[in-house]
Amino acid sequence: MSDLRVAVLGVGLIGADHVERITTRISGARVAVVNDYITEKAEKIAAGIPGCRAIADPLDAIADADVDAVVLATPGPAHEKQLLACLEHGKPVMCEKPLTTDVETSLDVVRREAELGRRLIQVGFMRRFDDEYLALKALLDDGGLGRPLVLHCAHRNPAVPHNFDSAMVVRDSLVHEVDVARFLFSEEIASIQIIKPAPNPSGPQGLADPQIAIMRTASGRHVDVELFVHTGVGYEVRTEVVGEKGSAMIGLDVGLVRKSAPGAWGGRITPGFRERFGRAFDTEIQRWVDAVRDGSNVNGPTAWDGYAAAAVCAAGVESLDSGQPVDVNIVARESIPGA
Ligand code: ISE
Repeated sequence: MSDLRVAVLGVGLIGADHVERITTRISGARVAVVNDYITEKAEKIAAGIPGCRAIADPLDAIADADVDAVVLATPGPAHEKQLLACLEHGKPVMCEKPLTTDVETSLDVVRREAELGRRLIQVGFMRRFDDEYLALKALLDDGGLGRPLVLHCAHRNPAVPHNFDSAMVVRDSLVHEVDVARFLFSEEIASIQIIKPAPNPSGPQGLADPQIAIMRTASGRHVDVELFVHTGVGYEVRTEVVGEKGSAMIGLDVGLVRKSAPGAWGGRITPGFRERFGRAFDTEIQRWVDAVRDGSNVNGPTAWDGYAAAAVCAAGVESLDSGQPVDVNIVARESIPGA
């Protein structure tokens, strides 16, 4: 079987990573087309990959006869139109989060895919492919902690770009923890409250950072998340589940622990998401490529997972303003056959 011909749309940070991983580490696929709103950037990348072309219009790239499947790493606001184009052309697509930037359009995408009667959309919640999260999930599913009751998460980034605002902390960062909670507990989130403690004076002016998110699942379990996206320290993503028979924690950064003079000990804090989740991204893309090649198209989070996360984050942004708990408004999954 010949290699899957992939179009990568958006070759900024994560898109450029995907181009590199597909070209150097993923088997069964090659990057056939790249696209970016900065045309020269796409052309430069295409020039370095044998058989790869830059196509200036993202919709032309999706429709191109030499493209079998699409990786969407464009900014969130572009996703709706591009996802619908993928559905129209019957092209499997791996869409970086968010699915779309609001609940209505996310739900519309879920409905349109369901109408087709086959899955074409996978959403890039890469933590579901990380060894530590998988070990934690296996422990929970095997009943190792008895009934899981509480989830504590810390999501700390060293810094964020200048355009990062308080709502992006919810939509861009918390969204991962929302998916982790849904994944680990296998149920939907029913309500969310965002608390804004005194902000870090060394952070960007006007940014509500840190934030504390408190969520309640449909069955009443508790989830809390410390979001702190401008710590100046490193990339710290920790997750602890407390169950009826004990607790388990991942993300401890326990690599090499060194002791040295004068009386100090310690190791290295992971500097960024690439170091922490690079392998998970590789696994995610390899599994997606394999799924597209065997015709199942999706092996991971679906459009529904993207929609459910969008619904929680929309309620989170509402709570960010009011400070009050907000119920998550999510349609019954059974009302969309095939979703
Ligand atoms: C970013 O978009 C990511 O996806 C990172 O994984 C996350 O840690 C960061 O907070 C987000 O801004």
